[in-house]
Amino acid sequence: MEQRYYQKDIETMPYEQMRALQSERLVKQVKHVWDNVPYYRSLMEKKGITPEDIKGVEDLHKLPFLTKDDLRDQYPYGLLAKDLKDCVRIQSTSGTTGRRVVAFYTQHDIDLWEDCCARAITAVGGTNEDVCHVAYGYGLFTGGPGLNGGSHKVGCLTLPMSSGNTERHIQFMMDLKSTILCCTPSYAAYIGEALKERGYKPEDNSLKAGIFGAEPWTEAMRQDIQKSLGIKAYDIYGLTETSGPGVAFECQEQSGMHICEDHFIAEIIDPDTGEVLPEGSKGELVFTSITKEAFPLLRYRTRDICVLSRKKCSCGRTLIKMSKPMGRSDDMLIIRGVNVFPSQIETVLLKEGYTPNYFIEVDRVNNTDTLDVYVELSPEMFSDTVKEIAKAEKKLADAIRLMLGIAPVVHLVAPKTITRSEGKAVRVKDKRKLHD
Ligand code: DLL
Repeated sequence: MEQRYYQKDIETMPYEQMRALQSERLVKQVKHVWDNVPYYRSLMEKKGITPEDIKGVEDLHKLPFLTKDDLRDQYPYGLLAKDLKDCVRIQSTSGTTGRRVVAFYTQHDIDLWEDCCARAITAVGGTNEDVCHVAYGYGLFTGGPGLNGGSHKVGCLTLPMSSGNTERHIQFMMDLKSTILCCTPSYAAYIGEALKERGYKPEDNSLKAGIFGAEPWTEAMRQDIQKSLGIKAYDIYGLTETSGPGVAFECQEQSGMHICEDHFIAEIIDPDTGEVLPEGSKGELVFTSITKEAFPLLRYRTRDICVLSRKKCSCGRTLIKMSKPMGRSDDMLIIRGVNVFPSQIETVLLKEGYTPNYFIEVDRVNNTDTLDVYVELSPEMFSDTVKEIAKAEKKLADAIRLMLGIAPVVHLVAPKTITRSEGKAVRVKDKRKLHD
């Protein structure tokens, strides 16, 4: 494949020059945040630093970390660094109001975010001759809007399909000859199966590449998808807090994702001590956004565990590469593309009058994630009829669905049948193979 870049000067910039650019932008960004976000200013004051202490990337470690808890405490406007009149969009993570992250964008922020997505599309060979089939969710989730914007910038014919309705995907994909598919890897695998069930062979579709992310997936899954769709499958990473997809993207080498370092400075830290680890170490990924205007996060702890590498890449990009995330340093699960914390389920149980004795089982059946929640009946309910218990299970499942946005299967079980733990409670069994 001939190598193409969307912003060649940036993507192939020598490291020293990139570091100088990052330093210049970091200094400006720290001042912007200090001047406009009182909460962040107070965090810096607590650490005894002022913007004058940050002269470049070498001083980054002096800045305080920011966590999801800070975002929650400051919901909705506490971290906003621009007047609302300058903002044109919000995007948000799934989850409860309490756990929701709401990110704000100025038009400039959207423009830069879409550039990152355009880089990702170009890196997989996308041009204005392509038909880009975007099957990530549209709406609050960043997947659809991000890749949609990137696809426009590249000049592809963009199909804003959104998620769900597999029949319609197949129809459009075949009739309009989609060449690039963007969706979660599990949905790509599902589409592959659905095509096969309908008698299509991999060579019957016009797809050449897929841009898959938003959840962990293995190399084995990559091979499966490549085979079933007859394409090359590329990874893409991002999070709502830093804009959305496109923070990092894979190139033809398919061996890790290039981070858009002109917009995000990446660090790897020890999740227990916060100490910055040298390149090549496995640890928690931390991002500092140096170009975002409305919602700039400095040293944001992603909780994703991975490794960074500056090894020369055959694609010519000099941007540092991150490995696939290898796990999380918190208990967040990603189920059917939705971020789920066990504590959200616990909150519903308590609200609905159950004890916090529960067990969550997650699995993947036919490329679709399953969520089973086992909950103990209260002794009073134990004498209820089967019909009444089924009714209670449905009510609880509805309440959990309302909280998470995805439907679980609830199993009410006899009192005292869920194993009590002697130490830290183990409440989750994730049977999926998500990491290599
Ligand atoms: O998932 C943004 C996105 C949309 C990325 C479309 C790629 C494609 P959130 O919903 O805020 O944002 O979830 C962010 O998802 O911290 C990771 O744990 C996980 N994640 C995202 N991409 C990948 C990936 C979007 N390629 C959280 N591999 C992140 C593994 C991923 N995990």
